[in-house]
Amino acid sequence: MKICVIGQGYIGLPTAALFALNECNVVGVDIKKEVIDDLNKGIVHIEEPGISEAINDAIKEKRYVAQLEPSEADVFIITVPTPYKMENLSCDLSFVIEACNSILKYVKKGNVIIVESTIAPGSIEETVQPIFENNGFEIGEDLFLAHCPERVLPGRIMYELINNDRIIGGVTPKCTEKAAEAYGIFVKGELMKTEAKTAELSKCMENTFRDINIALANELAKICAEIDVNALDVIKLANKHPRVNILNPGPGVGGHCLAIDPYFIYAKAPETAKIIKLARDTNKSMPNFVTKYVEKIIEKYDDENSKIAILGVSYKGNTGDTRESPAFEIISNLKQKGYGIAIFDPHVENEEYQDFENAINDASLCLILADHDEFKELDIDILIKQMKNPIIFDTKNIVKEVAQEEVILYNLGNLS
Ligand code: SAJ
Repeated sequence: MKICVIGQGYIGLPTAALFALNECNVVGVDIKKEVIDDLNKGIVHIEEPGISEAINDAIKEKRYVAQLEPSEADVFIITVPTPYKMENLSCDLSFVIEACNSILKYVKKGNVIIVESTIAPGSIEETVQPIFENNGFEIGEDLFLAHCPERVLPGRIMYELINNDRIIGGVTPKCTEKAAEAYGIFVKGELMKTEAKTAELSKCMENTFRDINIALANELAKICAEIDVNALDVIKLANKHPRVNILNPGPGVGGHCLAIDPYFIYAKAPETAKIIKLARDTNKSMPNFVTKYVEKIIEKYDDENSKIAILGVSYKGNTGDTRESPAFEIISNLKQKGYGIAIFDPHVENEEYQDFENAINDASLCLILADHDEFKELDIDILIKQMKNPIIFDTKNIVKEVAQEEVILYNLGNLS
C-alpha cells in the first residue's frame, strides 16, 4: 500500500515511520526544505524515543522518502498543525485546507483521505468535505474521507501509536471501514468506529477533560496559598479516596493540545461552554501567580534586582518541546520586573541553555519550570557554593526533600 503523510512533525513523522516499517511505501511531505533534506539523510528534527531509529530503518528498507511535494498514493494522511484564531478562539483550519489543496491533483478514485489533526466538531463536514466535492468527487463513493484523531503522549509516541485504541470517524460507514483498514496495518489497540463529528468532539473533549482537571489542581494551589495549607498534602490525602484523582498544580499548561483544543469547543458554543473557558483562564493565570510568588520569595530575602536561574523551559519533562510553554511568559514577566535571568535546559536545543553552573552562579533563586529528571536530584553542594542565596522554587513539585539546612525549598503546595 502507498501512503502519503502531509506534515512531518511530532505525529506525521512517527506515523509515516510505522507504516513504512509495516511494508507500506511511504512519502512524507513537509513545507520545510531543511527538514526534508535532513530526513532523507536520516537526520530527525524531533526529540522522541525510537523515532530516529525507525526512520533510519525505513530509509534503509527503501520504504520512506521525504518530499516537498505530495505524490500519488492509496491513502493520504493529514497531520498538520491546527492553531486557534486569536479573534474568536475558533479552530484555524488554514493548514488543513492548504494540505487538502496540495493533494488535490494527486487524488484518484478509490483513495482514502484521513485528517488526524485535531479539529473543531463539524470541520470535516463544513470545510474538508466540500474541498473534494467541489473537485468532482463523491465522498463515500469514489473517495473515502475520515477523521482519525491522534491521541498519543509526547515521550511515548511510538508505543502509543501502536497500542492505543483509535477513534475512526468516517463521513459514511464505508469511509470508516476504509480508514480502519489502513490503521489495521500497524495499530494493535481497538479501532473504534464512529462518524466524523463524534470523532472530532471526542478528541477535543479528551484534552478538555485533562485541562479542566489541571485547572482544579491549580485553583487548589491558589486557595491553599491564601489560607495557608499545603496543597500537596491535600492532594495526597484526597487521592486516597478510591474515586478521587486530583492532578498536579504547575506553572501553567503548555503544549499544542491542552492549551488549544478546549477553545475549539468553546468557540462552537460560547454561551454554554462555561467551565471549559473558566478552566482555560485559570490555567492561563498560572504564570502570573508564579511571578507573584517569585517576587514574594525574593522580597523576603531583601534582594532587589536579583538574578534568577530558570531550570527548564520545555512544556513537558524530558522533552525539548517548548510549544506554548508557560515558562516564556514567566521569564518575560520577571524580566519586566527587572530581574536578571539565566536559563538552563539540557533538553532544548539552544546553546545558551546548556551551562548549569553559569545559570546558577550568583543567582538568588532557582526557579524550576519543567519536570526534567536532571532536576529531581539537584547537586545541593554546588547550589550552596555557587548561588547567592540557595533558594529553590519548584513549581513542578519534583525536588526530593532537601536535607541541608542551608537550602530553602518552596513548591506550589508550600508557599508560606
Ligand atoms: N500538566 C499539569 N499538571 C498535570 C498534568 C499536566 O500542569 O497534572 C501540564 C504539563 O506540565 C503540560 C500540560 O499540562 O504543560 C500538558 O501535558 P500533558 O502531559 O498532560 O499532555 P500533552 O499535551 O503532552 O498531550 C495531550 C494528551 N492528552 C491527554 O492526556 C488527554 C495526549 O494523549 C494527546 O494525544 C495530546 O495531548 C494531543 O496531541 O492532543
